[in-house]
Amino acid sequence: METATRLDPASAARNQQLKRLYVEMARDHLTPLWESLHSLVPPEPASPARTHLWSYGAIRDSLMRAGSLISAAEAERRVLILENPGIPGQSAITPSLYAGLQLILPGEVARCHRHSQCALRFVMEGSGAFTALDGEKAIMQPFDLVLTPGGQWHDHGNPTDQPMIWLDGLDIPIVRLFDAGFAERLEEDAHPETAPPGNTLARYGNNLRPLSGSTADTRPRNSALFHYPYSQWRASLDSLAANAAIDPHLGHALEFVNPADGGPIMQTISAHVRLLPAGFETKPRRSTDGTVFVVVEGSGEARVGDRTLSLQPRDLFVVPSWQSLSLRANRTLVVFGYSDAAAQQKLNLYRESRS
Ligand code: GTQ
Repeated sequence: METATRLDPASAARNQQLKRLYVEMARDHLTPLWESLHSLVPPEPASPARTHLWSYGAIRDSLMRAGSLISAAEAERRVLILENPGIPGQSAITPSLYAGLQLILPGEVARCHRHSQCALRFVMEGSGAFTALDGEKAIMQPFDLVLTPGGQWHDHGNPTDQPMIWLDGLDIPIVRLFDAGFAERLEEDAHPETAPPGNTLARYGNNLRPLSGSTADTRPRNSALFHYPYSQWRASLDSLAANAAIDPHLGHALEFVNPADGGPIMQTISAHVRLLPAGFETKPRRSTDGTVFVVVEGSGEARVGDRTLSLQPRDLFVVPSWQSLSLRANRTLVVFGYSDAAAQQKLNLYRESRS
């Protein structure tokens, strides 16, 4: 150390003794807090994750190549993980969230299983494949949101003649943090059908829920509704945009909720959509929930700190915690986003600031 040479002899001797102490106590698995206090208890979030954009075309090319080399049966789930360049090797897109793109080719199935992790699916491409939750199918269309909450059986299948690609958003790193993950497979590839497609949507998707008292019909800890069709949420965004004042920091924004209680869609993950009219630019806003975005339609830019990302349909990008984000629309811009806000709010950690 350059400065060490300029220290007086007493300080130099003390530093030598401290170094020796560190080496010797390391054998007893002890480390000095005073060397790391600032990064352990930072004055504000300083995420190791980086802002990054994945262009859909590039992911799709690799995914289709994987599709010709490995079957869904061999892979169990044929997924390319979007790994944050700031935290490589962790299969994480933010420190708390996972993202991957899953491909199911015509005729393939992804076998039935369940696990502690909560998952959402956001359809990128293809029409008519299904996700079944506890034996009830959701027939998936582009930009539909489908939930497979923790602990519930799910399988996927593609009976169409086109490839089906969707985004998997999971809380894998959160469950890993808590060392609380269990997983099991069902014997059969597919769960026996328990209800016709649309059954849950009809009961919960029209601002109705089964009259309380019917405990058999509630899925208490997660949204009972597990299919949020694009046709519904897109129409709601349009009428919001036609009739409401725009939020200067968010644009026209709607959160997906659990219709049984108005809370977030799952215990750990929140999701929303935003619409920015052509030419609109949001004021910078930052929040503690690092967020994964999908561009649904339109084009524009995302300014994140000193970076500018150019946005095209189906691109995916991630904004880490406490980075300020400003979105600008060239053509009417619609984005979907998910984050760990649901978990942070329960832990009294969530914060945002608007400038
Ligand atoms: O479909 O259950 O991308 O368990 C990663 C882990 C998907 C799934 C992923 C999973 C799944």
